[in-house]
Amino acid sequence: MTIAITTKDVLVVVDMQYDFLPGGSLAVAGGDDIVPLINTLAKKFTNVIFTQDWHPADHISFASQHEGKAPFETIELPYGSQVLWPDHCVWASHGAELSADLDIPQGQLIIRKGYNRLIDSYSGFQEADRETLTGLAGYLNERDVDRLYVVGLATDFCVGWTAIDGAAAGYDVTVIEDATRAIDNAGSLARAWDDMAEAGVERVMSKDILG
Ligand code: VGL
Ligand code: ZN
Repeated sequence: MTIAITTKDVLVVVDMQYDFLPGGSLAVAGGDDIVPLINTLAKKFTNVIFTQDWHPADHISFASQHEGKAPFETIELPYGSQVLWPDHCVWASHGAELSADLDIPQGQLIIRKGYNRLIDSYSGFQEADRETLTGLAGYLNERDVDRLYVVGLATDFCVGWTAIDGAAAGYDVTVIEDATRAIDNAGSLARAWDDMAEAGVERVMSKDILG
């Protein structure tokens, strides 16, 4: 059965930025393959919002800020363990821009995250300290929507954390699996799907919506 999308639903397009696309500094394999699919899905939605990873050049999640550390290693920070990344999505850089191939003119909000130097933020709702809020839940509450459909990059980091926090904020949350792509570092993808299932996040394919 095809899922009917209504004005109570919102499509959340996560981090479709040049640094996560092929040629970018933290390229996600196949990241560009999902752009046309996201454009097609978006035609079903009156409500669409975007997230945008948005870091200062000396952000704490960058391996370059930690002597002797390489990308994809993990360090301990006051809020817990942190994967170190190549420099990416530095604010106002080309790599931080949303892909110009997105064709979603009705998009309504861009929520930036990760702009605090000392705290990473995979989730569109709250930063990695699990305390600092982005304001997205407040926005969605005022918009009176019930269900979030999450697509974009990367399944195992920003998509997964956004979906889990959306569920924790009281929304019904569905990830459209084939409209995401993963980094899959050290088992992170399997873990993310487990964590999402545990949080009650649903998982569908685009054909379930497109018919
Ligand atoms: C992301 C790693 C670091 C993501 C953002 O968008 O999934 N991953 N920053
Ligand atoms: Zn980031």
